[in-house]
Amino acid sequence: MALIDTRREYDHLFGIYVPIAIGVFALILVVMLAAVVIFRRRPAERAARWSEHNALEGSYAALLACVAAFLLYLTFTAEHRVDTVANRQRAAVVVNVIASKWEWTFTYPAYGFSVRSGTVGRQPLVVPAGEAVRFNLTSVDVIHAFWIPALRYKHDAIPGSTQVITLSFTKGVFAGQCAEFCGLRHPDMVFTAHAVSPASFGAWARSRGRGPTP
Ligand SMILES: [Cu+2]
Repeated sequence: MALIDTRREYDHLFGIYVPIAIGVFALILVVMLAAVVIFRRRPAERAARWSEHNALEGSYAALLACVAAFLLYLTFTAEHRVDTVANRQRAAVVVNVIASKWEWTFTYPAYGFSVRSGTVGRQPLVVPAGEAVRFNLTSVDVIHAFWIPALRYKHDAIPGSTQVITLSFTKGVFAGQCAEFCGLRHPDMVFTAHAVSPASFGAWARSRGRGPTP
């Protein structure tokens, strides 16, 4: 199964939303300005006289409802692919992510070690590029949010619940940040994801832990 690229999914969606938003905004602006000019108060005009055009108003409302329904359909389809279809993929590596005030603990259960980033220091989250990476995400205190802006991906970390997410990375360095205000040192709750070749990942993980164990 092909990897789900969250950046492509959401950039594509954004590329549809923006022109539609501009179009609707321009339409409303034109109609509003036209109304201001055409129906401006004239000297001998009686203020209480008005007219209605139900068919026109109804079709305008129906058009906007169709646009909203179309965007909702596209959004839910993309979310289904990113959240549900991606989780069906065979993951090359599993990382347990524990959010806490104010750090991220990334545990690699197959290799038996953890790295931490946030107020405690800045150990990188290392992942293999071009593979499905599964994250089991939870929090031990308040609600945090796991956010990697370059992947266009953000997901809440909720105490008492484990959120399973699957992401894929291209080679490179990705900045990550808690995206839910969680107290005074919330801005320090950062991490860096290093996506390296699967061989480099394996070497790195074996140098730190015992694994891999099946
Ligand atoms: Cu946080």
